[in-house]
Amino acid sequence: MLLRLILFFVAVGAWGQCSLEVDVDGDGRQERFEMAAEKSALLLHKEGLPRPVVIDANVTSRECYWLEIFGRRGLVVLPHGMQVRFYQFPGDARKPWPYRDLYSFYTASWQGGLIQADVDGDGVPDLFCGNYWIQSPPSFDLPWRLYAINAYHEHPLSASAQLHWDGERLLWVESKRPRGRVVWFRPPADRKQLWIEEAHEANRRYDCPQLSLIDGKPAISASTHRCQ
Ligand SMILES: [Ca+2]
Ligand SMILES: [Ca+2]
Repeated sequence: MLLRLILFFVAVGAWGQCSLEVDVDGDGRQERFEMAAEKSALLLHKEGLPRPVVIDANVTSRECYWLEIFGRRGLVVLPHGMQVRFYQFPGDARKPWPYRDLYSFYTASWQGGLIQADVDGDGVPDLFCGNYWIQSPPSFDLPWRLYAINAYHEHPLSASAQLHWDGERLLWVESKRPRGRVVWFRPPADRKQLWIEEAHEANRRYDCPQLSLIDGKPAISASTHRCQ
C-alpha cells in the first residue's frame, strides 16, 4: 500500500512544487522533471548529461503531469494556476521543447488537480482542472473549450483541489484548505451546465484532506504535512 501511495503522490507532484519521474525517451531509465522555484526554471534531469536540461527558464507551477495529447507526448504544467501549458517532447530531450497554452483561466482562484478523462464520451480524452472540465477539440491545433463544474473560488487556493474521476462522478478534494471540502460531482444531462453536488462522508472533516488511490479506489486522509 505504501508503494501505491508513493506512486500516487509522485504522479500529482511533490508538495508545493512540480516533481515528476517518467521515462521520457523510452530507454528504460527514469528522467526527473523539477521546478527550481528560486529560479522559476523548469528542469529535466537525465542520467549521463552534465547538467539539467532547461525546458523553460521563466515559468512557475506547483504541479506537472506527463500526458499524451493527440499522439504527442509531453509535460503539462499550470503556470501560476492560470494556464494549462503543454510542452511537447521533441524526441531528443536536449532540444527545445515547443509549448502551447491549451487554455488560460480568468478566475480568482489558483486552478489545480489536472486529470485526463473522456468527459463527453466522444472517444477523445478531455481534461479536468480546478473548477472546470476542458473539452478537447477534434485535432491538436484547434481551440479547447471550458465548462464550469462548480464555482468555488472564495479563497485563492479553493480550486487547487485534488481530483479523481471514477467514470461517472468527479471527486473534489480541497487539499490545501483547513476543513476542506470533499464532494462528489455528478454530471447533469447537459454536461456543459454546472454539475450536481453530492455529499461525501469526509466533507469538511479534515484540515487539508489528502486524496490517494488504493486499488483504484479513492481514500481520504488527514494531511501529515503542513498545509500548503
Ligand atoms: Ca529515459
Ligand atoms: Ca472527449
